[in-house]
Amino acid sequence: MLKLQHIGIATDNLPQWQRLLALLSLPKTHSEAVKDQGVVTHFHPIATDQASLELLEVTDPEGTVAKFLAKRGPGIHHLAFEVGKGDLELLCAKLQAAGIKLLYETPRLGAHSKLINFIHPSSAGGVLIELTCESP
Ligand code: CMX
Repeated sequence: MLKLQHIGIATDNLPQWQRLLALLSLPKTHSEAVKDQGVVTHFHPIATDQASLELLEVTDPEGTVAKFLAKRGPGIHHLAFEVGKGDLELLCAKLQAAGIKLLYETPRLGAHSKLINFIHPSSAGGVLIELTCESP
C-alpha cells in the first residue's frame, strides 16, 4: 500500500496558515528552500496512521460537493483531521475564540458515524478543513 508522505498547499498568506496550524497543535519541524522549484517549503508533520483518500461521488445535485464541482471543477475538496474522542467540542471552542470560522455551531454526524465540523476555507488559506472525532 502507498504511504501518504505530504500534501502540498500553495499559499500567499503564510502567517495565516502558521497561526491556524499552531491552534491545531501542528508545529513546524522543518523549512527548506527548493530553488529549482521556486519555493520555500515548510513542513508541519501530521499523524497519518490509516489515512484514506475519500472519493466524493455526488448524489444530491444541490449539495455542497455538486456546487464545488460546478464552480471549481474536480480535484482536492478538503483535508480531514481526527482529534481524540471527546476533544472536538473543546477544539471548536478554541478555534471560535480565536476568530476561526467554523461551519456548524455544534458538530454533526458524518461518515463512519463520527462527529464532524469544518473550518471554512476563508479561515484556512482557501482549503476546506474537516475536523472529526469518534462519537461518544
Ligand atoms: N475548498 C476550498 N474552497 C472552497 C470549497 C472547498 N471545498 N468549497 C467552496 N469553496 C470556496 C468557494 O469557491 C468560495 O470561493 P470564492 O469566495 O472565491 O467565490 C468560497 O469558498 C466561499 O464559498 P461560500 O459561498 O461561503 O459557500 P459555498 O456555497 O461555496 O460552500 C462551504 C462552501 C465550505 C460552506 C460548503 O462546501 C460546505 O458547507 N462544506 C461542508 C460540507 C462538505 O463539504 N461536505 C462534503 C464532505 C463530507 C465528508 O467528507 O463526509
